[in-house]
Amino acid sequence: RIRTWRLLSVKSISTNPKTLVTDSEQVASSIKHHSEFTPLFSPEKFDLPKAFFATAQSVRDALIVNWNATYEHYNRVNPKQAYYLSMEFLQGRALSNAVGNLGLTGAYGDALKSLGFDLESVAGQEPDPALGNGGLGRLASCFLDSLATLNYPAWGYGLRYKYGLFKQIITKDGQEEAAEDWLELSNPWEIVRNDVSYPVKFYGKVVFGSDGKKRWIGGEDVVAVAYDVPIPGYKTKTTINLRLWSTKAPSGDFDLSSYNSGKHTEAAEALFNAEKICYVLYPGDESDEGKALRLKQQYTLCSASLQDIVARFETRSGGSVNWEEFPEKVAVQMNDTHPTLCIPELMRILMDLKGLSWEDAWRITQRTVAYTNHTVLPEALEKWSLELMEKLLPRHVEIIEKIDEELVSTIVSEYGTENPDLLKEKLKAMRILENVELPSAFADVIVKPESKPAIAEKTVDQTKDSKEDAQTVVKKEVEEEETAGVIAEVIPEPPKMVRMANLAVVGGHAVNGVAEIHSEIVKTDVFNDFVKLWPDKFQNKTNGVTPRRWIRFCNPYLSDIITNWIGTEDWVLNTEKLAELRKFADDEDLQSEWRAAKKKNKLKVVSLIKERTGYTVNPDAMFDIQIKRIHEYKRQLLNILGIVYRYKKMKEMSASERKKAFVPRVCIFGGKAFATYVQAKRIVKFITDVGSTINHDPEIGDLLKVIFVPDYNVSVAELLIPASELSQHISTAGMEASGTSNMKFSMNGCILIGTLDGANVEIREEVGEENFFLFGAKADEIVDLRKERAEGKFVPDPSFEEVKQFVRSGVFGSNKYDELIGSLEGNEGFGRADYFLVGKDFPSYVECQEKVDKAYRDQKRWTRMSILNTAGSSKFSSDRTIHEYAKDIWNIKQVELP
Ligand code: GPQ
Repeated sequence: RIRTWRLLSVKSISTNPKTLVTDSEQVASSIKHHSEFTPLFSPEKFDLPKAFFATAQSVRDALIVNWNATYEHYNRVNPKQAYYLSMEFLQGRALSNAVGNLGLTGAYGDALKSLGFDLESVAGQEPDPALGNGGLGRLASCFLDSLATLNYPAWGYGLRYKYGLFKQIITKDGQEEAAEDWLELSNPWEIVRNDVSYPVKFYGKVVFGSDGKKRWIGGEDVVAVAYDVPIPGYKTKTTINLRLWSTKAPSGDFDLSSYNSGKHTEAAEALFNAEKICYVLYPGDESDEGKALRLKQQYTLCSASLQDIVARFETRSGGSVNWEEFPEKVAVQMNDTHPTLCIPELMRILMDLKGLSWEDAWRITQRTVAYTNHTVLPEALEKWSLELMEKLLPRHVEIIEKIDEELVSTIVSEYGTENPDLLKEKLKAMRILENVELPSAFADVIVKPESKPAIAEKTVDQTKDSKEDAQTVVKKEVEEEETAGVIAEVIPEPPKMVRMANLAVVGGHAVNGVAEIHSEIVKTDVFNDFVKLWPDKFQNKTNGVTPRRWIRFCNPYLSDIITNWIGTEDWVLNTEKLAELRKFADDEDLQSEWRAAKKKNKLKVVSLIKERTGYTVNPDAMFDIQIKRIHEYKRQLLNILGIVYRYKKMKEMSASERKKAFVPRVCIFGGKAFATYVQAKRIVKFITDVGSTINHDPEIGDLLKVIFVPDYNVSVAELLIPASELSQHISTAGMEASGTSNMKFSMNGCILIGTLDGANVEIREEVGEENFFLFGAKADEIVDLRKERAEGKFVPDPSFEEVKQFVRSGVFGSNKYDELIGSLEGNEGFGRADYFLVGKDFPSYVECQEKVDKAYRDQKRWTRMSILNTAGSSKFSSDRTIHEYAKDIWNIKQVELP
């Protein structure tokens, strides 16, 4: 839509940078001003894209007023500040959230109306920043919202990926990936801070300086430049900062003479080498180059952020720097192991650049940093090749070796030398360095580590999601075993690795899991040996989500109802108030308003589905949703096989029987499969194949539809979650650390079907077990069940055999899905037999889904369950989580702006 200029009666805009523009006429003037004076598009038109940028720039003015005030105040007061370091921030669109938090939704809505636009369409122009992959990144963003809202002095630090994660395209062959060019039209929210940049070094060597201190010299230098993104709190002036680093070559690295001699590519090589570090999130790491690039990314985040934090500490200390006070002013939280290099980097800065002793630097580092674990999957615990790290970060490896040596000493004194086997076992499990000779001081304490590791340990993997499917791994293992017997003498030494999780546990003062059950598993399983050494380090911090983005703004219909019935909007800040809905759960008026809101949200999704997939779905059918990264442990396969089974049963019935037996459902999937995760991509392909058969079956019609929404992201979630009635959180028990969408669904009055896993356990406790559909094996049964499965003792339920047979019969096209179905059986060549126990849980899942249908038929009962979910969701506000981190880990206090 292209519009020509409409003349407005423009009041002069406020030029006082200390005040916010709040009145709609002034807002309109400011939007119009930006459309002219911060031009991005041709002057003669004023269309939707231009309206978005002008509006965003106008909102940014307001944010900057508060951002400056916040920064100045912290500089004056010098409070202890928390820094959240994360490779991912899944921010989602910023416009509606910013105007909502500023309390300016009305003013901006009216202003845009006067200019001929509506806020929703303008906001819909904003690209979704693709700086994250899943729950871990979205959690980081929810935390920033809560930190700002609760007036905690805190910043986020991350990387500004030019392309972020990929854009997902769904074709008849399944998922394809394309670069996500989210910065194409520029990012109106960021402030380029060319005045804030730090050198980051790679390679080179370590020498002694004239002062006897170690110096890391030579190698390759890049420059990390800060891009600041203001993060506004809700109903507060506090606006904190998300500082994202972008890399570039140092000025002078452009080789002008090569360029002039016609060697254009060579001339620009240094520029590309530096810039490519921040091109994409999780670049492929199958190749050595890919691995090196990922390590460079992690080091860039750690080094630039710590140099910045240290510089701020020094500035705020005035003339007298006392390094012992550093942990009293700074708390660094490492979001998973990706930022673990913070530990050796802070040590390096303190010792080599600030002259501290090892002991002082170590004490200060430990008191400063803390680590959050987000997974117990063994293949996801990050390891780096020592050889690569020695090349890329030689000084850090020296420091890590020394930390490892001190750890060895601790382990030896803990376990003594009387029982060498036990000591050997503990050293093997706990050391930071894997497959590395003991430090010379301990060489005679214990016999050398075995030179040939267990076969299973060879499948080293850095990327949680890019792991090969079980089948390929086993094939390789078999091949390796075969060759081992014949040419044992040429088997290479096992690779020397650095275990980042062990380093993070040793180097930090706190380690936390992200839901009660997960934190228990962390203590009793993954880090059990460390718990024995340092029991007080280990904590739980159950995740949470911001009720601003995840109810108040994404679900205005439901929000208005909640506010009306409990008589205040305070619940947005004090979610405990949601509990007051409980007493109205059976009230017919509330129930009918509640259902009407759901219906309106469903209608929006009907349009989304039409637009994205071409399918028409019935808004009166039950909306049943599973949206998350595609992963075997999350068991999208269980969901789709359940659908296939339902379809088979439908096909066996007459039309009238079918109608009686089944509630109409729209089954919606969304999520990205990591580009190299073969099995996950097969699952995507299978879901879309099943969809194209069922959705075109005239006998089935509206009774069942299967939709895969392409390119799932935060904005899609904001539409789907409010519209969903049933949502699926069906991971193999013990494998999902927490889950956070389960919390969002429950808040929005959606009922969960799930296993006793992650935060499901706590959600069920809070909303009441009668308002949660539970099925499946429990976490403490899994080990035995897997054993039983592997020993061939598992007898599958006939329904499971039936559904697999049906898939193989060719109903979904010529593809027989051998690899997919085979993985559930462990047939020859198909790997670990059903490692994720789909077959085991299948009958209880199908039975539970029958209960869901039955409950849905009784709309009064269903609506009551829905209301009680919202009413019971108060614990899952990230405000609660952040208060806990602030008190138990960071020791930071709220600081209100004057
Ligand atoms: N999570 Cl390790 C991710 O999204 N990415 C990761 O790399 C790792 C974990 C998730 C985890 O799977 C969920 O269970 C959690 O709810 C989420 O992190 C936040 O803690």
